[in-house]
Amino acid sequence: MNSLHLVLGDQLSEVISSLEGYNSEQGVILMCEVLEEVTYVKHHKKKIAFIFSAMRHFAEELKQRGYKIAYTKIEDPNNAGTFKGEVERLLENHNINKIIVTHPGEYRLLNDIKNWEAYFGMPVEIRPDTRFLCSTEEFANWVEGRKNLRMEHFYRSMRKKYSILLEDNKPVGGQWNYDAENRKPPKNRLQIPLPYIRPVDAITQTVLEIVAEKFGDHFGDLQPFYFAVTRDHALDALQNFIEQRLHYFGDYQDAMIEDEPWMYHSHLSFYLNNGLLLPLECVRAAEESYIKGLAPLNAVEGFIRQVIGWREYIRGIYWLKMPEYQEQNFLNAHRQLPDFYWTKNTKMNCVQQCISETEKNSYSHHIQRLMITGNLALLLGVNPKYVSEWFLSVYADAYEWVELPNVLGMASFADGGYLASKPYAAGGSYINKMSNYCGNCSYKVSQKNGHDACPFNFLYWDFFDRNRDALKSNYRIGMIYSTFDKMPEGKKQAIRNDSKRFYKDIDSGKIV
Ligand code: FAD
Ligand code: DLZ
Ligand code: SF4
Repeated sequence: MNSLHLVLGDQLSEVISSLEGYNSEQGVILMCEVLEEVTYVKHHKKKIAFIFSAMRHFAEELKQRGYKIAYTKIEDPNNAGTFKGEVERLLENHNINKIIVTHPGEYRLLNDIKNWEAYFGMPVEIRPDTRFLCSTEEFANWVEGRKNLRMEHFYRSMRKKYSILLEDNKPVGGQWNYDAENRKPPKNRLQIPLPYIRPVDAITQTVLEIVAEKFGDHFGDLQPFYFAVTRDHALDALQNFIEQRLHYFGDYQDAMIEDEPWMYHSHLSFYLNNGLLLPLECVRAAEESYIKGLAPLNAVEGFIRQVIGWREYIRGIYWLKMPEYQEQNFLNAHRQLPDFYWTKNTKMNCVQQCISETEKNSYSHHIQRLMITGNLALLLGVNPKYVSEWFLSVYADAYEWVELPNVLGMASFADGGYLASKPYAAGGSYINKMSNYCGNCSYKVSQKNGHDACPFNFLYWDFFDRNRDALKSNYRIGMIYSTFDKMPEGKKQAIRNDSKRFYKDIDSGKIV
């Protein structure tokens, strides 16, 4: 039997399940750069270059190891523009009678591939993506019969399953979770290390030129380009994180500092999500650092929780809840995404910082996504579909399986509390506590109302005021409503008026 093994741009691993049992006498691997994937949302230029360059490097490596590869470049004049079209082209020239692919990371593509068997008239085997530590079936079993889907419970089960940070089956240090020691506000004069920077080689240089020429109108800066694009270099980036940043990962996990986009985060999501790194090797490297006494437990446990807890949990929710999940809009939010999400033309320093950094790096760290750009979209009542489209296109680590539940469930409360027990809404005082953004802002964080007031302050109350019917029965929000209800009527009116004016200013194109 001759088989076609399709490897997608976020499946760049030699242990990907679609290559299991591959035999170069009888199998051919297909990899293709296709217009549909680049444009179904208009991805950030740096993201496209990263994906293409990593794909080209991976194909070269496989070739050198004796794999038989058919690779279609984006500039190939015969490029069909879709995965299906490229498979069809390959079938014309090869004697193939079976297609093998690993389960894709997006529902729309899974749906498409499911139709291929009938279309091509041959078996299409969709294999599970075994890079993940929890299969979709195992997650569904975990959910079965539970009233409460707390991530913490899932996380503990993963710690036990893989025996991570355990001693005699109990958590090292006596606690499962050290979050209480984490999340310190930023301090002056932190010596934040430079991020991992990889010089551009000839393959990447060619890709950069092609992306500039073909996708020059997409959002984002292409240059400078510094991502790792091979497994070896991604392993260097992992080592760099373990040695230079892990130590303070927990302490400053939620801190934001002007002109410091990278902080003590790992910046490994790009590589975890496209296959250059595997989750368990990142987790074991962090665990080893703790065992050797090189990194503290709060940092190591915190990092491990993100990878084996949040990352796997988010994916579990996506596959459990799709396709209905993408339609969720619990708060009936209907606004357009303001233009400044693309232009960065805003007087709100925190938002300006996060969007500029996103434009430059195709990256921002978790708390910027959740508490600045995500929070503002929530407070403004932007339709979660538009928020999701923005997050999916601008970040180099974004694929729908991970982006959608984070945007809908975490940032937008669009699933009504399936993933988060209450909306992650915050006013200016939270941002001021966790960042140094407010010092350089045109608005005054201490001011609650009026033209100079920090917009997060009045928008925060307006959000709860206008969503009362949807949120009032949430027991975690009771205190917020009792505080609001005790406000003098004049203050409530000022909140409503300021918010109305702010919306009007956005709609009329004024710089806010
Ligand atoms: P670190 O802070 O160093 O964390 C370590 C690793 O843990 C990450 O590399 C990532 O793999 C994992 N992780 C941490 N938090 C999450 C989470 N909530 N969900 C899934 N994995 C997590 N992450 C993506 O990978 N792709 C996305 O498209 C994406 N969109 C997001 C959208 C919103 C609105 C929010 C609030 C979060 C989103 N996240 C997304 C989660 C998180 O912000 C990123 O994983 C993280 O910022 C990546 O940077 P890092 O590698 O430096 O992470
Ligand atoms: C995101 C992306 C882009 C921009 N381009 C390609 C591509 O040309 N070829 C490819 O194989 N994959 C690409 N990807 C990643 C896919 O969109 C991803 O595999 C699916 O969305 C499933 O997660
Ligand atoms: Fe952001 Fe408000 Fe602080 Fe300005 S004052 S940086 S808008 S939180």
